[in-house]
Amino acid sequence: MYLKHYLPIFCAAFLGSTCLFASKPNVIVIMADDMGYGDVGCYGAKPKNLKTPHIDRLAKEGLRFTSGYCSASTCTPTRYSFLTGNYAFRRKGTGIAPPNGPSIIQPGETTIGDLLKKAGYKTAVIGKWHLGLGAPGKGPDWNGQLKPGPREIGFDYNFLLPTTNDRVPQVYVENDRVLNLDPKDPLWVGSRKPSPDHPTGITHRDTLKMDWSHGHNSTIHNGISRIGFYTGGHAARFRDEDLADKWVEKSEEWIKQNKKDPFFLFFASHDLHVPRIPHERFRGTSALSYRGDVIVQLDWCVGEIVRILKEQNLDDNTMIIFCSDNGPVGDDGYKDGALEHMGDHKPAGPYKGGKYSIFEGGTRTPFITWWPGKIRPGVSDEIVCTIDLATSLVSQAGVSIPEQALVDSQNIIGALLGVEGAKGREHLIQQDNGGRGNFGFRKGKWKLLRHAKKMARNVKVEETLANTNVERLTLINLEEDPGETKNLAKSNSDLVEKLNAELQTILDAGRSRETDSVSQ
Ligand code: NG6
Ligand code: CA
Repeated sequence: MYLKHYLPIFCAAFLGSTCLFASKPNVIVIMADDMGYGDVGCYGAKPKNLKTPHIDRLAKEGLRFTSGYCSASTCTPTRYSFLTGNYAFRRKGTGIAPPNGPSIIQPGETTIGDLLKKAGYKTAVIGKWHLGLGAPGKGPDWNGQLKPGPREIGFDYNFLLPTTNDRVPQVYVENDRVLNLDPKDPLWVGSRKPSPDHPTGITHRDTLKMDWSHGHNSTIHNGISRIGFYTGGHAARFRDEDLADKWVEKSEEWIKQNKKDPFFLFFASHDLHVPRIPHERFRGTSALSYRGDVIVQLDWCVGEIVRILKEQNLDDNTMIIFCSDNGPVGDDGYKDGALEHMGDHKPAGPYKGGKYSIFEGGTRTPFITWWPGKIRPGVSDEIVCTIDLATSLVSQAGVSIPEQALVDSQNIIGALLGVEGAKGREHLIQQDNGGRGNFGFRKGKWKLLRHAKKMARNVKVEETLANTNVERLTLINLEEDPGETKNLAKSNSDLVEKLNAELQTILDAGRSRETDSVSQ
């Protein structure tokens, strides 16, 4: 058993770029959007509030991590790091991408997709992209070819929600074109109101089916006003209610077409990002209003993915990784009743903060690995992060990693597979959206929080988004104080200094992956 697990790792080290004994399971990364640690049953959500049988089943049959993280507490930097294996704070322009933003990852920057393709994988991304499209300085050509895009950076196929569901435009992109775009009705996207009479969430607020609470008051589509303006492209526009069904439909098609080769599918759900609009059949399926109903919808998607694998006899040879792109948020700009219906539900579980924060709730999220027959069911306390999937999966497939690529992605494949004694990360830097200089640094049971501006956002997820004053340096013993309530910095100044210096060294070094980490 151990030999089988370690074989690809040894082989990658000794044989170089390809390896006869590499293990090349199909890989599906299911990334939830804005899902917190406590948002699913197997992480403590109560059945009276919502039920997530399919995600719970992954956990029961697979490995559930208690210290599973994404690398940032917003979407774009986590996704950037997941695909490139680089901490997002190392690169400017990796914060929340605007509607007309160019591709953040340009051709030439190595991605997990590039390297898995070298190992013979077919690769696809289906769902939310939010990493920009088009050339630097130009951005997306909505009526032409949306290049560079995923196909230029390691994905053979893509079917996308190009930005977020609250950012314009509400259209699908398939490969490098807007799907069903009528050339006679061109799509225009911009940040300024296109004409004085253009209806917006401000001028036509009384017509909205879901009111906004902050931002989100520009162009209206499907009765919901969004971030940014657009006109045209009417035949191409989707209904928010149908997105989850579409991701499943396209995934099923693609898996069936590509099952003869090993495949890597990035299933990037838009749930539970705002506007939270469940399909009609999921309305009222939780006690938590739409925020809970879209969790049930996402859970259904997970069940569908497993159904597809079983029907195609692929389940024994497919590894699923279930994770989230950042922690939870209550009110993220629409009055959808999430706060009012929270009751005793704790979206971040026992943790403090959520989306936008460097407290644990911002990045510690559900993280499950599943591979029937290969991963022994259980619970792991090893520290694992979405940023590590690149090096881990590529090493497993027997491909060597260029020294200058995936510079912060650690090879923790043993921990992800639950190999006895295999270690996760030794330390992890947690960032927010970036740009503010706030960092969390977790090492073992210790965590140092360094807030540059003595200000933290979304500290209480169950309340309206707000800024709170904090200490510049906070030291937490996560073993004794998972809720990050006691700052031990004053009585442990040596440790604070040591951790702060270590954090600074990693920030300055420009990389944290050992060059020979495949042989780790
Ligand atoms: C914020 C939006 C928020 C959400 C977030 C990105 C406002 C007031 N807030 O700027 O609603 O869209 O960006 O979320 O507009 S993420 O999960 O994609 O990072
Ligand atoms: Ca998100």
